[in-house]
Amino acid sequence: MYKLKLLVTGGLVAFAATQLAFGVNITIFDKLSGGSYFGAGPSGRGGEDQEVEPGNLAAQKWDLEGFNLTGTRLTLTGGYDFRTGVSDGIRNYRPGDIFIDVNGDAKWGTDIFTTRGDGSNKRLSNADYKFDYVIDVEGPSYSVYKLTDSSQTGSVYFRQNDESNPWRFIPGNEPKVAAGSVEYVSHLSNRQVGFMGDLNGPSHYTMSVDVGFLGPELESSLFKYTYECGNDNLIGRVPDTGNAGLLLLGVLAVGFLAHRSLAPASQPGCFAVCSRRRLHPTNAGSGQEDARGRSPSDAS
Ligand SMILES: [Ca+2]
Ligand SMILES: [Ca+2]
Ligand SMILES: [Ca+2]
Ligand SMILES: [Ca+2]
Repeated sequence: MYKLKLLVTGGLVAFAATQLAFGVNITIFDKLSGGSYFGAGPSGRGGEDQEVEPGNLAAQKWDLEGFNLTGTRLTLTGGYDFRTGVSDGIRNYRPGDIFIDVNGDAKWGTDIFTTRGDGSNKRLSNADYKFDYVIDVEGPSYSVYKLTDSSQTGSVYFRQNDESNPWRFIPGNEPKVAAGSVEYVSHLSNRQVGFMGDLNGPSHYTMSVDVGFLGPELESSLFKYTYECGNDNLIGRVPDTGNAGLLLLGVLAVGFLAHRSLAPASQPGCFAVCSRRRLHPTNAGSGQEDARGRSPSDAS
């Protein structure tokens, strides 16, 4: 009995340690079934790990894996490099901004944009998307703005990925409600983040910001993130119940990320076409990883 108790206690400690690393995973399904999966995907909470949106090239470097909340510290994890963006060898697809809905009326995961022709920065009205705040990320720092129906945002690059809109905020006269520094960490292992990646080396990146400016609205918040080409879309939502436990974990874990050292952000072999739906509409598997977790484009 004593041994069993030790095992149970040990298990709880191990579970807590896993949770403390990144807080609580609040990722939810992005509404797009039939996504492009790779490795053993889809896996993870919401089925968002080892997954990108339907018809797109599937590889770790384009993968957005999860939103985690540690107190008021929001962390995004992915194979995508949130600091530098990722290149397909032709252009670099830049990081995006974090959109927040606090009253449950935001439109996400569905294509409501009718403009034709690829290209990012086509203007979208927030009157259609109904997000309430945006964390406007500019390299090492961010500013938070309160959005209105008059606020403007930019579309993702590929029209086939319009269900991932919006990509970024286009500043107008919105009031700034907060600002801070972004923490980026790179080259994290599967074990460190709790998500699956390439087997040939640490392949996870994180980006963390503080969402304490939301105050009580945090408990009803939904977060949305995509990058410039919209190849993957990621949604997080604070659970309706259990927030007290969530916040307790957060109190215990605050500062964990701050104590990890920064590593070089570049990752070798990051050349693959971001969105191939036009080129290979029925062959999403062309980007799938082999048994060693490498996509063909990584082999060189
Ligand atoms: Ca992954
Ligand atoms: Ca994903
Ligand atoms: Ca809203
Ligand atoms: Ca997704």
